[in-house]
Amino acid sequence: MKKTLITSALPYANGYIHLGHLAGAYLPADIFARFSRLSGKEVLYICGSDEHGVAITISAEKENTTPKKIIDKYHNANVEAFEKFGMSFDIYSRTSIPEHHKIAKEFFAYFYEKGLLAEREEEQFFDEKVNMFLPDRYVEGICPNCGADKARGDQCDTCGAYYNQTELLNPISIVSGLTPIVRKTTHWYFKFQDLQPFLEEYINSHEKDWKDNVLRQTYSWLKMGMTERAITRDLPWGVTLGDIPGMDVTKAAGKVLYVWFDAVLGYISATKVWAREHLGSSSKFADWWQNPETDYYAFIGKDNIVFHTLIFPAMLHSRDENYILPKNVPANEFLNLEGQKFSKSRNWSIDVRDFQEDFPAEHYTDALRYTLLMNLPETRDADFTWKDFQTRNNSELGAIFGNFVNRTSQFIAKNFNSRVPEIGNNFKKAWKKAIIHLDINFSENIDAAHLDDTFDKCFSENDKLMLTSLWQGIEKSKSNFLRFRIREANLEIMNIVRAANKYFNDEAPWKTIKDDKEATAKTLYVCAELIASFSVLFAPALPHASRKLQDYLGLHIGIGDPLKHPKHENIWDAAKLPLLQCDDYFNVQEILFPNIEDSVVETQMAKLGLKSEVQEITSTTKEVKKTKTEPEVAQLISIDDFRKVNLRTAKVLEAENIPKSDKLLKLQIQIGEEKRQLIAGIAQHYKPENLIGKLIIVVANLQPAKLFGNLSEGMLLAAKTPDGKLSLVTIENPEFPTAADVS
Ligand code: B3M
Ligand code: ZN
Repeated sequence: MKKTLITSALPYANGYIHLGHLAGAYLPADIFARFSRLSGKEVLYICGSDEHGVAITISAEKENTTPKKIIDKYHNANVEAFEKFGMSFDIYSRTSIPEHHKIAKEFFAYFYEKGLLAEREEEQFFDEKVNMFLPDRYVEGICPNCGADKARGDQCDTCGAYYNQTELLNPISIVSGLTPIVRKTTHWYFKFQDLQPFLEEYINSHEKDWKDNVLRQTYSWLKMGMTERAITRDLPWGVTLGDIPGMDVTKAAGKVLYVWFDAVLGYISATKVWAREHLGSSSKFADWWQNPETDYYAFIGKDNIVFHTLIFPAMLHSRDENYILPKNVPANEFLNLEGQKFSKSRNWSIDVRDFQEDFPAEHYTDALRYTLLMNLPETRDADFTWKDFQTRNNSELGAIFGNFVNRTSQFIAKNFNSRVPEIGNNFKKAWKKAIIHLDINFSENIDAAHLDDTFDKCFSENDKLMLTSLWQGIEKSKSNFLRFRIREANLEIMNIVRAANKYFNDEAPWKTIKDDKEATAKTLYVCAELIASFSVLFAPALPHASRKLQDYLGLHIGIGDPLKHPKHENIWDAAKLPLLQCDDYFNVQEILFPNIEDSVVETQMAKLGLKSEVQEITSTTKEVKKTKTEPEVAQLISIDDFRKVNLRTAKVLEAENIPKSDKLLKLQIQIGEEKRQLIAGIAQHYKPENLIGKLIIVVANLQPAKLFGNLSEGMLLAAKTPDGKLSLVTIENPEFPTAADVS
């Protein structure tokens, strides 16, 4: 049976995990792992601390302590922060353990014996004042590639180039601040050039399924040609070389493995520890790493790409033991904070543990997961802002998802004695039949899915639409997950919730309860079942809320935690079908996502030295941020991008001023059958009474937002000159219908 092996980059144990790290390599991997487990896959999700290298020794010097104390402090802190964040690692290991050192030495010894390592006496920077060699980050200088200042000895943060440190211009020792001399020392170089043909074949085989950013960086290395690279360093901390048959011990003294050489092997040593603890023998790690049935996915941030697409695969292949290679390396770009790069030294960061201290309740953790998820830097750098955190919580999680759960639960409590309403067996059977029908007929063409008139008498038009939306959302989210479009996948799930709210509105149970209890029971039964489905579908993104829902519903079918799905049931697909028993207790007794007040986010913004400004414009805060930070030059978009924007004609029914705001108007508009409220920043250009009856154009599929406490469900189109003149985009013909597509 196929296995799914997932790794997240091993964070250095020299600092606290911040939100930027989470969005890069951790949250997407966790969501993917939970989704995979819920889909019935056998999953192993590995991570741990990277505890070697100069990142650690320099931190120890800065904090005036030992490397061991540093790694213990940060490893423990990060374990705790990850756990509270809901990460579902099967194991979180560390590279300082003996098992890891053993494996790293074995790999080195194997390559040495195989003749893959070249021994060279080379010149290295040496600090005479403190009497030490200066590997990697111990020297800074000017990047030989782009000319950036303060480039590190092994890598430039500005342009991403990796080089041998003696190429660095104007080198300075970070220990003494003096210019180092060069001195000879012996090191071992891995002949990566010998692997060029193998690597080309491997990467070419993924030309179609890997992300563009990953392929771009990898190909640029391959084009330059693989070269030999030193895999040892002069350092007192790390994996020592040990007794290598045939090697002169005096030469190996004082040397350790280059941190990247041992760090990637940390995935394997962690698996060995896991196998020993869970399968009784560490050698069973081979069931995962040397098994052609394993699909291996390595989640990382963009600065780790070539180590996972070229260096690690070269090492695995050269070991000649049928190690599997990554099937995909879904690397993310970077997350910024309020428009600027995360930087601990500039105090521009939010550590996860600080967040957890200020926001200890689980619903905040889920709100953070959701906000990060909706801003994942999947294709380009993205931004976290506190205002967005508030809006995502209040206007999406609260106003859409929480609201649906709440209104359903309250209605059932009041009218059905907190029990899942009774519904005939025929309806459940028809539901199952409908799903089978959709599975068979529309598996290839999700968008065309529908249940036609002849389908079943049990279903009203609304029921058919709702079941179709549920089926479509589950299928679309699945296909997005499988292509690592984690954000899109969750947008699809949120769309099902939107459809559920519409279903509730259209069925109007508060009206039917007066004279048709049977119809009302059916509506609320469907809504209760939808909540059960959401407890599965949101489990990857919102594990805490999902667990709570399942607890309230007495439905313990899982949230994708490790070791919880022993039978490999496909719960993801089961969420298309009825999951509840009629007459079971049904009462969700809490607000899943309480509102976050302005003052709360303002306090957080103040910590960053930011002032809050209420953004009075026609759209959500998110859209404003984009236009502010986007480059001047209009970016080209594809026709598919444009098609995502659903523009519709709409008629203004009512318009009024909003108290205390001189810019905003509150409009009630008609789009076909539907009425909506829109908040628009046009008060200085139009009198409310002059708007009534106008035919305007609105973005109909914009995420709702709250402005001045008013829900805005869409955005109208207006033209604006640089000096602030504004005119609505309107339809000439007053008889023209609403809800017409504009394209
Ligand atoms: N610790 C670099 C980093 O944290 C490194 C990743 C190792 S993955 C094997 O960015
Ligand atoms: Zn550079």
